[in-house]
Amino acid sequence: MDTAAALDVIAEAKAGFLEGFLSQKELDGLLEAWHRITSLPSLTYADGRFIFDPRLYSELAFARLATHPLIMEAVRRVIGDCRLVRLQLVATSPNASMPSTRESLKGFHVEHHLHSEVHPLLSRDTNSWVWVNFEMLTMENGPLAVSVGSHHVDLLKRRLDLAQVVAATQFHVGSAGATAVFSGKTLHCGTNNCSKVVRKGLYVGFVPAQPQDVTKRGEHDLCHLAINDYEAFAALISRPDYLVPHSSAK
Ligand SMILES: O=C(O)CCC(=O)C(=O)O
Repeated sequence: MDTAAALDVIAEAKAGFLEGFLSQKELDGLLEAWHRITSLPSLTYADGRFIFDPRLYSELAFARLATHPLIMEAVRRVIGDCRLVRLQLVATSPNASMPSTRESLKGFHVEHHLHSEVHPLLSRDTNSWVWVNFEMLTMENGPLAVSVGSHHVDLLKRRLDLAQVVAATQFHVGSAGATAVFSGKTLHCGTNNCSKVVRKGLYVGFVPAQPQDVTKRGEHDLCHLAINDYEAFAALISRPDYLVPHSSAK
């Protein structure tokens, strides 16, 4: 699928995939940054999948990825004008002996609650997530599973059952640089990493620039960085009004 068609799917389904937009040099820079961060002492990990460490925000390659024009456009198609709210490094160790199958998928969930107290069915807006793989992923590497179009769950009119959610699910496989984009209301789940390698990537979160119901901020959001780290990251990003305001801002 070409980029324009992929963006149209993302606009319509509030989820989809992009590929082929990062050069080998950019991918090499991202992988180098991934290795630099994961070899730091005393990292802040979560879930055995993600790293939230504030030192992530000092990596120019990550700042460049988070401001990539295609990523910006894809997120704009999902939630409109937006602000960057979070970076998480993907570092999922092998955790299974068999790959997941469509039939074995479990744990579908949404990310909306990270930035809103309003139930996803009632919330007027939501957050958006971009996940970039730094290496080639197959089913053995435990790709993210995204139920494309599942943000439409509506208990009155468009009731979705699990079979429909699974039927609409696509796996985030593909060559290095393959990127998944989805809304905070999109059902998704993890799959088994039965390879011998750690899954590597960056997970980037955005919230609407003028949030209505998406006003909650979490401890891992960049607004809670130490002010010096926040300002240093804003300088790396080097675009006005790109980040959510710091928690100390009036
Ligand atoms: O690791 C994955 O592929 C999915 C993880 C996820 O969606 C989560 O932890 O919220």
